[in-house]
Amino acid sequence: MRNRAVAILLLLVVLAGGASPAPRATQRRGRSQEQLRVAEQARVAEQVRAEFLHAWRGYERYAWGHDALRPLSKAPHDWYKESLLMTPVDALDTMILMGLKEEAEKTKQLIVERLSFDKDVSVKNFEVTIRLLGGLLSGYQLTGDRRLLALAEDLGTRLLPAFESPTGIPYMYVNLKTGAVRQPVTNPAEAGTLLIEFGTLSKLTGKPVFYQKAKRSLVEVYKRRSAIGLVGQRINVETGEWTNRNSSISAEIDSYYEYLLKCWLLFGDEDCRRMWRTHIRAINQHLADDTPAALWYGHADMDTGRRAATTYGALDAFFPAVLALSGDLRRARRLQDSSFKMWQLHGVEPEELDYRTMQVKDAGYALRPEIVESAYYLHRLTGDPKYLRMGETMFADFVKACRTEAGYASLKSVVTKEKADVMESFVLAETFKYFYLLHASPRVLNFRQVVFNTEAHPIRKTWMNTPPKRKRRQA
Ligand code: DMJ
Repeated sequence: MRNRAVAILLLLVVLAGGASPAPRATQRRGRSQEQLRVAEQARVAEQVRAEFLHAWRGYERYAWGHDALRPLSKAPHDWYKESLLMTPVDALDTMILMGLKEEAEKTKQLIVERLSFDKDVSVKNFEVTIRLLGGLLSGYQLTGDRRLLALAEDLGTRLLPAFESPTGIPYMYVNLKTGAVRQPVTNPAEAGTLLIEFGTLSKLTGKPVFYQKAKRSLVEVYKRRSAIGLVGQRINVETGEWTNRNSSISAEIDSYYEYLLKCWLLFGDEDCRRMWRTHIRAINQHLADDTPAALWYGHADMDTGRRAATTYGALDAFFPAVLALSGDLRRARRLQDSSFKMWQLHGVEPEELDYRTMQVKDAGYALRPEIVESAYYLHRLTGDPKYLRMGETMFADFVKACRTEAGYASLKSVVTKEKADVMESFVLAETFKYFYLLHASPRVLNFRQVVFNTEAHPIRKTWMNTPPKRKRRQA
C-alpha cells in the first residue's frame, strides 16, 4: 500500500515536471530570456531618468527658485505673489530615488536656504499639503535632514487655522502669516486628503494636534454620507450641507477614498478601515458600470444612486491602484484595461471620456500620472509583465506628444496634440517617478514598506506599532 502511494506521488511529481530537470538548453534559454527582460527594463528606466533630467534642466535654466516652469515660453511661473518652491520640493524625492545625487543635494540646499512660510499669502490648504508637506516629510525620511522636518512642522502649524470651522472641515484657503481663512465651500478630496501628511507630522514630532484635526475632517465628511453610502461633490464647511450631490470617484472626491484605505494601512487606524469598507461597497454597487465587456465607474446622484453621467477620465485612472492595494485585484485589472483603452483611443488619455459612446468630452491632458501609478501598483502586486508593456507604450507616447525643448508640456487636445504652456510640479513628483519605479529594479524602493501620499511622496512608517498586513488582503 505504502509503495503504491510512493509510486503515485513520484508519477505526479514527474507529470508536474518537478522531478526531471529541464534540459540544459531550455534552462539556458529561460535564463537568457529573463536576462533580456531585465536588461530591457533597465534600458527603459534609464530613458525615463534621462527625460526627467531633461525636464529638470529646463526648470533649472529658466525657472530656478520659482514654483514652476512654463515649458513653451521658457519662463517661470509662481502660484502666489511669492514662490513656495513647488517644483523643487515636489521633485526632491524623485531625484533621490533615481540616484541623482548632485541634483538632489543642490535642490535640498535651495529648499533649506530659501524656503520660508512666513509669507502673507492665502494658500490652498490641500495643494500645499499634498505637494509641500508631503514632499518635505518624504524628503526628511529619505535624507535624515532635520531642517526639512522643521520646515514641515512650521508649515503644518501655519495651516492649522484652516480647520477652525464650525464643522471642523477645513476652509479651502488659509493665509500663512495671519491665519485668515476663506472659501467655505470645499469638496471631499480637499477635506479628506490631509491625514497621511498631518498624521505623519504628528508621529514624527510627537504632537497629536495635526493627526486629530485631519482625522476629524475625514470623519465629518464621512458622517454626512447619504443613506446609500455615497458622498457628494461639494460641501459647505460652515453649515455641513452638501451644495452639490453628484457622486463619483472622480475630481473633487477621488483621493478622499484613497486616504481612507491608506490611512488604515499606514497608521493602522481601524476607523479609516471601517469607513473605507462602507464606501467601497456603495461605490461598487452604485458607481460601477460592470458589463462582461468592460468595467468603468460613472457618476450618480448620492441619494438615489441614479446614473448622472457615464464619464471617466485621467483622474479616475488612480482607482485601479487603490482597488489593487485593497486586495481587489480582479476589479483592479479590469479597470486598468479600461483606462488603457481610453489612453489608446488617441495615443494619450483625455481628461474626460464618455465610456458609453467612447467620445472624448474634455480633450486636455495635464501630464497626469494616475494611469501610470496604477500600472506600477498592478505590476508590483501581480508580477504580470503586461503592465510593463503598458508602461513602455505610454512612456513612448508621452515623450512623443509632450516633450518640448525646455521640458514637458500639457496638451490642449489629445486629438490634435496641440500643446499648452503648463508643466505642473506633479509631472516631476509623480508622472516620471511612477514611470521610473515601474521599470527600475524593485530594490530602488520597497513597495511594501511605504505608503505613497496622493502626490507620490513615499512615507515610511518609522514610528512604532505594527502595521496591518497588506499582502493580497481584502481590506
Ligand atoms: C496631483 O496633484 C495629485 O495626484 C492629486 O491627487 C490629483 N491631481 C494631481 C495629478 O493629476
